[in-house]
Amino acid sequence: MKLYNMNLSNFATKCRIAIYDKGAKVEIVAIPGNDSKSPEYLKLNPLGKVPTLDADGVVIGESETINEYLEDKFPTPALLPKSPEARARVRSFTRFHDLYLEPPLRALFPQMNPKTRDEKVVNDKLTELNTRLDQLEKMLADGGFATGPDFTLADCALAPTTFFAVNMLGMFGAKPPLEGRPKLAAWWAHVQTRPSVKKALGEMAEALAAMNRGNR
Ligand SMILES: N[C@@H](CCC(=O)N[C@@H](CS)C(=O)NCC(=O)O)C(=O)O
Repeated sequence: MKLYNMNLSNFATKCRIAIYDKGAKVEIVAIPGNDSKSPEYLKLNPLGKVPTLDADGVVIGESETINEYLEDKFPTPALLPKSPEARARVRSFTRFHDLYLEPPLRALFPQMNPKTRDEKVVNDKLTELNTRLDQLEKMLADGGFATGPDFTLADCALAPTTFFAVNMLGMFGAKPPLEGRPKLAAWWAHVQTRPSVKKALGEMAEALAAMNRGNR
């Protein structure tokens, strides 16, 4: 089984966290041609999105679908709780992440260069992101991981995007995302103690540093 990966991708990092947490036998491989739009990669995933899982010949796209598959295939340790209600609650976080929290942050990526930046886009997207972070603050459990004492797929989804928020927002002169959000700050400190998260975010940090060195 292979995960087509880029260490800087928050969606791929979501899957690497689940893989590391489960100790799953999945080979982590680079995108062919290191380009998500290379003809070889598009053959595998016509959307040209990262990550993709090759599950011994069955190709699976979309990070959350991959993580749900990993949960089915490698059930221990469980990253989804047992009761239908608790499972639904975890999934409401992963959907919130994919549909509402991540998109305004992603919209800021092309605006990093102050010389070419569109200030209106930046202001609109920062406002939207702050609304989503306020919503997340209300959703998070009081202490422990995102939904309570157990580490779940909700934490896998939220941690890499929070890494970007913590490391990026300063570039736009925005208020730090943890400021005035005590539950988010406590969750962020706690989730980084999980060895799988520490390892995957360390890889993201290295990739970000390499990209920044390249841009200098
Ligand atoms: N919904 C997809 C989003 C994946 C995604 O947008 N990945 C980024 C890298 S973090 C990507 O492939 N970007 C290239 C593109 O959108 O063309 C998932 O959950 O896997």
